[in-house]
Amino acid sequence: MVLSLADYGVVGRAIENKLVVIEALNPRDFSTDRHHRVDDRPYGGGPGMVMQMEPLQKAIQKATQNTSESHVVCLSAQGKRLEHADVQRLGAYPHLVLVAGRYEGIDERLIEAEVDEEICIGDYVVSGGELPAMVLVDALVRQIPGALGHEDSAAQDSFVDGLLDCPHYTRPESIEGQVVPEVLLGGDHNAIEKWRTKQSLGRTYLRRPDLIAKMDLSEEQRTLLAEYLKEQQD
Ligand code: 9D3
Repeated sequence: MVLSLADYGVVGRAIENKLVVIEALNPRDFSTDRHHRVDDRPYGGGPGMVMQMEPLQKAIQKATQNTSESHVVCLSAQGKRLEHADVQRLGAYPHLVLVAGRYEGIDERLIEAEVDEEICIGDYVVSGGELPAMVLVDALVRQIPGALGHEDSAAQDSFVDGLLDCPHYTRPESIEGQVVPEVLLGGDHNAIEKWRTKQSLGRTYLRRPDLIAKMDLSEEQRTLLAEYLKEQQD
């Protein structure tokens, strides 16, 4: 599942171009149990199973055996919610080990002993840590210089400047009566830039008031936002 990342898009190309190496280990291969079990019943009772420490610890040791500085991240619903600042921070480590759990959870002693931090990708439940790990890998690889076709596109991504992206349009000019905004059809690049910034501010204000609240809007940004809201009324 995790290695399927290599088959597509930005991550696939980054691997081909040797900008990043991605390896995967299956905890089952480190189980000493006859049936390659990695889970057992929870102490204290209750539903579900718990991942045992030993197979995961052996897998982590294998993953770190040829590296001096390794940072171990466990994908966990109990972790800190991932944001762009975390992607930037984690991207500075030369070697990351991402631990993905299944079942109800992982034996807490494994986390105590081997994990440097726990990361969650949002307040909803998915079935295991693999997809969250893949999300993190994708976000990290996009940050590697040269991984994106256009050199500075990562810097242009939404959230980097704290705002949502503006709307985009391509041909045709009209679809079922829905037309492309006039300003984008002309060649006035200052007017286009101003329109895009205004749209970004406006939709961030409407859709993500939390992002606007932690920004310190300039006088110019305030004016653009006021214009956007006024134009919304008309
Ligand atoms: C529904 C079961 N939950 C407790 C009643 C606990 C639970 C166990 C295992 C919840 C999720 C999972 C599997 N998820 C992850 O390992 C996970 C995750 C997620 O579910 N949401 C957002 N980020 C992450 S990172 C890892």
